[in-house]
Amino acid sequence: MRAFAEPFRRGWRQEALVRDTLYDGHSDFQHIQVLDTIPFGRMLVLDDATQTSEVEEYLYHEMLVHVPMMAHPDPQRVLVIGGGDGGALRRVLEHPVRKATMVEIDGEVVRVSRALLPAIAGDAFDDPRAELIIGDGVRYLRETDEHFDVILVDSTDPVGPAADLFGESFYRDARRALGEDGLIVTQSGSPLVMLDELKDAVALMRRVFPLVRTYLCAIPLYPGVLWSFTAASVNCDPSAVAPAAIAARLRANGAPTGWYTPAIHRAAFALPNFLAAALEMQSPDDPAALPLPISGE
Ligand code: AG3
Repeated sequence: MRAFAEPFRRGWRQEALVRDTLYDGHSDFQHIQVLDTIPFGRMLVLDDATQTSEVEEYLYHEMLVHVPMMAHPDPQRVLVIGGGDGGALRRVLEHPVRKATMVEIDGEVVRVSRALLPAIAGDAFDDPRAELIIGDGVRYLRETDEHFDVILVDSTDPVGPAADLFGESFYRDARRALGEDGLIVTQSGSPLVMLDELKDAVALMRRVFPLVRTYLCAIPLYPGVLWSFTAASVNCDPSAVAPAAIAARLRANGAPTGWYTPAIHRAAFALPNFLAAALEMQSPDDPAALPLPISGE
């Protein structure tokens, strides 16, 4: 049986056994594959980078969406940038929002996901509160007059079509659209095998937003397994939400979660010492004393 693996990073890689290739094609933007795998069921791969899977999509989508949604006191208008598989949109719509706008650059990702990974989006694309725009999210945010309470960047890695989503002018446009109390969250890569990208993303967000908080989740589908998200805001600190308030809103929403709980929300912001030091949230006497737990270049 063949296996799918992303390239080695720091001398390490994970592999998944593949039963079948269900789709393999090129859009105007990227190489799109849907593979049927043993550990993850159907899995979406863009430009050879794993994106999501039937089996464990809830880990990433719940942590991307529920953390900022619960941090905002009353999110009514939400923007999802990227997220063509619909898993983030579905989690947004579990909250009592007025409107969820999704801007995905690649209509083929939406088409292929709806055909082959329908369980990930559920009914999200048919929800009357959802608006799907096929277009460039960077440009959309630059040109829109709309206000958003939460912006979710559900993108691929910061290379190729997603590179501009990790730029300073994008974050400035986001700050304008969010106002004082809004939050933006972006997936920010693996602290173990993409630490430089994570540091860059955090540094850039700090140039634009006074409050920047990185939080963690274990995601076996992605390189390095340990994964990060980074939230930014003018006023709203997502690490300081009362667990009882989260519990009440989860009950009111009524949608089950597989990973996210009020205690997980809190715990996700606890950073290991080496990472806090790398992100300069504390200054160690000797940074070399806090090495990564893997050694490759
Ligand atoms: N997008 C973030 C995945 C990044 C994974 N990177 C990688 N495999 N090298 C996920 C999209 C899910 N809606």
